[in-house]
Amino acid sequence: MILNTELEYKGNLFPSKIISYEKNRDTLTFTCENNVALQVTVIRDSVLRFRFSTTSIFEKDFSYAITKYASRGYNFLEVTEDDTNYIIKTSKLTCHIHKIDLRSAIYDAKDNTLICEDELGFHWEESYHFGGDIVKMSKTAQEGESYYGLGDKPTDNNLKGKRFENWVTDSYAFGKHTDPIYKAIPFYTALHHDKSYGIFFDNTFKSEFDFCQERRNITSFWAHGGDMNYYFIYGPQMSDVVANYTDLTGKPHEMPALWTLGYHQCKWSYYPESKVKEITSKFRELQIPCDAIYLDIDYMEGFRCFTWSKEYFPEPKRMVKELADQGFKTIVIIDPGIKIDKDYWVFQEGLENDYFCKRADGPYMKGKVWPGECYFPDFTNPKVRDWWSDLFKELVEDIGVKGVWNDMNEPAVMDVPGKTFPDDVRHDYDGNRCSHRKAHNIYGMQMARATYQGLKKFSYPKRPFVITRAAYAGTQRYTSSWTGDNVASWEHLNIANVQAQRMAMSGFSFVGSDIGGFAEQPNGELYARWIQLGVFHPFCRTHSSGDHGDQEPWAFGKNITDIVRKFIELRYQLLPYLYTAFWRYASEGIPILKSLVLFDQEDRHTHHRNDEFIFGEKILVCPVNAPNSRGRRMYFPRGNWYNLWTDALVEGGQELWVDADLDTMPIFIKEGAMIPKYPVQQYVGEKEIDEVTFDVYFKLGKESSQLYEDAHDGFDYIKGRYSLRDFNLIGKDKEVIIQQYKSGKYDAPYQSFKLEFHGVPFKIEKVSIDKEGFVCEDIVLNGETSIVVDKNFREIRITGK
Ligand code: MIG
Repeated sequence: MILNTELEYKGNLFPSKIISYEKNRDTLTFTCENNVALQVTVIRDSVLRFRFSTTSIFEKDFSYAITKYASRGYNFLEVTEDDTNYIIKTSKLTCHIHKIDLRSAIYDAKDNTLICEDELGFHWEESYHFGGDIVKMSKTAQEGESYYGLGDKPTDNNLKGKRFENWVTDSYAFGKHTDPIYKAIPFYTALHHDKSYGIFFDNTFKSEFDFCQERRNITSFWAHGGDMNYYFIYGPQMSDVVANYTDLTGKPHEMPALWTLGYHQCKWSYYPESKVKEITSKFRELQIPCDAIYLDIDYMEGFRCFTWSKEYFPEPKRMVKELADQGFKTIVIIDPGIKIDKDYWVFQEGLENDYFCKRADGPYMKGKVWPGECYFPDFTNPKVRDWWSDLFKELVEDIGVKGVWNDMNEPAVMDVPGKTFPDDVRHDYDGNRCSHRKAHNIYGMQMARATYQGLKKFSYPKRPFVITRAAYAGTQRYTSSWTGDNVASWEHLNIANVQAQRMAMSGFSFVGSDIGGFAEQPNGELYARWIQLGVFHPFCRTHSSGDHGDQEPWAFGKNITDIVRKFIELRYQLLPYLYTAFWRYASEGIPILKSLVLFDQEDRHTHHRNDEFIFGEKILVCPVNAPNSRGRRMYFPRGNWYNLWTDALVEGGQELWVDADLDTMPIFIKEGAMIPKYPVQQYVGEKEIDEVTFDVYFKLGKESSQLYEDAHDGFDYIKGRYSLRDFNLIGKDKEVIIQQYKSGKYDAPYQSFKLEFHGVPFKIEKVSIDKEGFVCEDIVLNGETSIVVDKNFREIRITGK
């Protein structure tokens, strides 16, 4: 183990003084006397890449994380030097590179605030066992600095004072301090003096981050191989840092079909067919909306991927069709392990074509998983990914499966130390052959990518849907994800809340937890509280291990069923709002969930909050996270907030008690917001939407809102067939003006909007639409009025006294 305290004594090596400097367009190379070289690449005005070599030779540049669609280009670049530094200037940053030791310091170009400064900076140890280097970086923490992000770490939002490891790991029933778990996203955001920046350490080896744990004022990160290769991303707004990181590592390649944002029901396992039907019928009978039903490993024949159990599912195509007729999309699990069975076609093909991973000396990588002894496809080989993607033809094109769930792709192996492949396993790594030390953290990502390719091919012209457990930075381009095997406990409800926020902060918004907990069984109260949280997560699915009893919405008695229905119905009403937030995420990289610190970083109170978060742009949510609660205290960020249930207005910037009996939870709407709603449907597409309702919340002043729509599936929206409506609300003493600007070529099938006003402080007298004034008939007192207007209005003026 490498410890920073031992730095000076463990054979650490350091760069010496710079002897040459070279500029090649956007890349500046500094070479030191002892052959250490640093390349600084200006990616954008606010994004710099730092790449070091200890031999002054830079090997082939390859990254699974960085997308080819990343934006490049800057407005300004100038390099100068003085006695002590080279000085790189862009329109956003000034970066000093210290001539005597290659250390860097980065300043805000506008006001010269020091943003991020190397302490020891780059240093390394040679790795005798594996060759190459153990590469290290240390930076000085600035006064009051705090840290966020880093993927799925199940701990408090603010990472300060803690140390973490990135090594994708199957972690059944992990706890609040378990580290590492399923995902490796070596990206964090930092904040001090109201300014935020981020660091993405794009190195797939096992890496470690220390946020002022070992030394109070030092933040460091290092990896057990590979290059010191990191991106510095400046804000100063944290939301810009995250958006820029997401631009670099990729936004989802397409919008999700709207139904994927509905409610999903899962269990290990629903079988046989009659059991599946019993569950889906019950949803319809009890009128609890649900769009997706999952088949876990027992649907297969002896856990062989791409087969169906003849006993439990004799006619999958018919069943999937019958489920589809009821509005249920069937999603099946697919694991990486391929059973060693010479009569099994997938195994035969893999063997014949040399697609399975091998150990260093040639034998196959053999490991035990659900099917028994297995071989594992090398998903880091593009040929293997193509083959794998083609395996979905029958499942998707013929049988009609609508989504695939990739599990165990850490990769998990049973009954072995480390629960995964040994280090020596060989991988293609897209032609950059390497050992599992380098490929481990991206194995699951590449499996999900190959699965995505298959779904994309065979679902066409519909949109693909994949869900993965393991992930590295950039996996959000291909798939959604869940947080793995959690536990039915109140602590885990809190963990789920922070994990979903943290993943969103790490560029990966389409995430949710196993609602109610995977291991053990929740009581009705915990399940209800978890559903309340879960409907505000982009991916919304109940899942459980099944060996502790039932976990369907009706499993806890009528009272709980009613509460669960009420919240799933709220989810379905908010679908156009969530879809709009998703569109912002997919097009601009704006996270769907916003931790309070990302929402208002200038308010110090937000720096340590865990529970409250913003869903989309306008809705403040705080789950009730303890038993027997009739409410809770929560922090309201600055601004004014309407209580969703009572319309009472709360002034932000303070912590307050909020009542919340079991059938309710603290949900608040930002003043001035216009929240679009669809009618409740039992599944997406059940009803033709004939009107969209907007809840309009009065504000004295101005606020803008958006509604994004398209056909909810398919790819026409990419050709411009979408509809984006930008609204401005301007509230005055005796007047509200709403303006609308529409863009895009899509015309939704409905004709009208129903506007429901909340909190209007005057009696509405007159409503004029597009300047053609008319007296509204249904005038009701203060804010209780609603009007129906043509959806293409340009301006509405509501006046009163
Ligand atoms: O070793 O497929 O996280 O969601 O139900 C357990 C059975 C394998 C772990 C997944 C869980 C899934 C279960 N899987």
